[in-house]
Formats: sequence, C-alpha cells, structure tokens
Amino acid sequence: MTNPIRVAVSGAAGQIAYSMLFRIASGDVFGKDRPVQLQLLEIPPAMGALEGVVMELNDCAFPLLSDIIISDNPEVAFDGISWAWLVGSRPRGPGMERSDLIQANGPIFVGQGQALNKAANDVQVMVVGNPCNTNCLIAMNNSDVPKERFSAMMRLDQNRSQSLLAEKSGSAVSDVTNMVIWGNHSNNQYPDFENALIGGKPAPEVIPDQNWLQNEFISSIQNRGAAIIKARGASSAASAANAALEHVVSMESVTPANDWHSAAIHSDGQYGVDPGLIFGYPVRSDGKGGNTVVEGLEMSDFAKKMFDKVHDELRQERDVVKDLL
Ligand code: NAX
Repeated sequence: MTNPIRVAVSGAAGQIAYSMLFRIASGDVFGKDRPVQLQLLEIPPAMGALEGVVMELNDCAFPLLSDIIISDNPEVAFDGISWAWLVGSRPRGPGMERSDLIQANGPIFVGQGQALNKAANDVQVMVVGNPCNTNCLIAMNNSDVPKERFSAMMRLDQNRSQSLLAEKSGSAVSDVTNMVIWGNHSNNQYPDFENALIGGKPAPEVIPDQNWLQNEFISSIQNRGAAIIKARGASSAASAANAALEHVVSMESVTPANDWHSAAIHSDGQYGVDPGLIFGYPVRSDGKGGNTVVEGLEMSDFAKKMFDKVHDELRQERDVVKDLL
C-alpha cells in the first residue's frame, strides 16, 4: 500500500460533510488502492457532533481509511495535507445581505489561508463554503501556497445544467458535454448553453427554443439552490457533496479530449476578466495539479451581457473584502 493521502475537510460536522466524508473514505475520489487520512476541522461548539461523525466513520471499518485527526485549529488540521476542502463557513442569518455574509466569512478565510502554509508542497485547495469564489480569493491572498492551487466549486451548477438540458432534450445526461458556468457561484452566474453540446451538436440546435434557453433555463439554474431549500426545508447537501467529489476527481484526472469541466480558478486575464479574481471558467486539467482555461469560446451579445454582469458582481465582492487581501 502507498502512503495515505492527507485530506483536510472544514465544516466536517455539517450536512455537506456528512454526505462527503464517507465517500472520500471509501475510495470514491483517490482510488480504491489509495489510503486516506482525514484531518477534520470544526469550530469548538461543533466538536461534540464531529466526534459522533468520527464514531460513524470508524464503524464503517473502511479498509482505506488509515487515520482520522480532528481539531478546531486550522494549523493542526492542515498539517501535511495534499488537499484542503474548505466547506465550513458561517451561514447567512436572518436579514443578512450577501455583503454582510462576505464580511462575516472573510476573517475565517484569512486564518485558514495562513494555516495552509502548514500543508504539503503539493497541496491543492477547493473552497465550497459560500460565498465560495470570494472566500477562495481571500484564502489565496493570505497564503504562500501558489495561486494556481486554489479553486472554488462551480460543479454543482454544471451538473444541474447538464441534467436540465438532458431532460429538456430527452437525451442522456452523459450526452450533454462542454458545459461551462461563467463567473460566480451566485444567482448571477451564467450557465452557457451556447457552447454546450448535446450528442456533439450545439445545444441551441437540439433545443431551438431560444426563449426557454435564455429565460427559464438560466433562471432555473441560478435559483436552483433556493428551490431546494423551499422544497426540502434545508439547503442542497448530497448533491453539493457529490459535486465536490467530482470537482476533485476532475482535477486529479486528465480531462477527456474535446471536453472541459467548470471550476472557478485564478484569472490571468482570460476573456478580459480582472487578473486575480477567482472566476468560473471552462477548465482542462492535467491530473498533476495543472489547470488551464479553455480559450477562444465565442459569445453572442446576449452571452456577453450575462458575462459582464457576473464579472461586475465579482469585482464588487472583491471591493467589499479589499482590506483582507
Ligand atoms: P452546515 O451549516 O450544515 O455546516 C457548516 C459547518 O461549518 C458547521 O458544522 C459549522 O460549525 C462549520 N464551520 C463554521 N465556521 C467554521 C470555521 N471557521 N472553521 C471550520 N468549520 C466551520 O452547512 P452545509 O450545508 O454543510 O454547507 C456548507 C457551506 O457550503 C455553506 O457555506 C453553503 O452555503 C455552501 N454551499 C456551497 C455550494 C457551492 O456550490 N459552492 C452549494 C451547497 C452549499 O450551499
């Protein structure tokens, strides 16, 4: 057996983590022959609940789970890790605006960014906790870890889009490829149906109803999280955990030819985005920690308007936290 891969998960007593940890431990992400050591981070009031999760992990007797460390100190939880899955963050309280949430969560990601300096040289970081793009921006700017190793999760939005396009066109989900979610994981995100393919053909050829694509499709994806809260009485958890697993699997694999996956990564100015923003792009991964933005995709005037709106939103979020960068 090879050395275990050390994976930190923050917010480990939360509902997303509860759908995530058991799958990491069973080998769904790093392979059925790679042992895993989980390093779980929580805040002091949640340590008791986290102990319960650890009991359950132990009770699964996963052959690949070599050890579990729990801590409320990010420096302990991030020691020697090769992956940080930053899921924990403060939820939005009653009457809180998005900018209040950004300000409340900012300091968490300053401390966690600094603590990432304890990680292994090859560490990669995925931020799920919202507002995930800007939290990732803060962590990246407070860490010595190279900026290319940071990403924020757009995969749930990608999966939702693929599923809805498949349903509308009567196709299999696996026939829907080349789906990019531009910009921010927020209700201004732009799920790009123009560059998506269904069975290898442009989605607008297979679904000629432009009105549905421009209105119902986009708004359903942008507001899917709220629809789930309304129906379930709680926010997306299993689908978010599944998306996080797929985000990491995609980054740990070579992206299949002619496709990409959606992830928010550090912008070097591609598509005119302000350099330094954590922006949702079409990404190809080399499976060794290298991620490249797919360039040259075309956009209609409609698409450019959507793109500019979400770009502006991310600029505004960056301005709210400028003192933390
Ligand atoms: P929960 O409230 O169930 O769990 C969050 C956990 O984080 C709690 O146990 C809490 O104690 C812990 N926590 C808070 N501050 C912490 C800190 N400083 N260090 C370590 N742990 C801390 O939320 P859950 O449903 O699991 O969602 C977690 C985050 O994912 C939320 O911010 C949520 O908004 C975000 N989401 C992001 C998605 C995305 O696509 N990027 C989709 C799903 C989800 O909404």
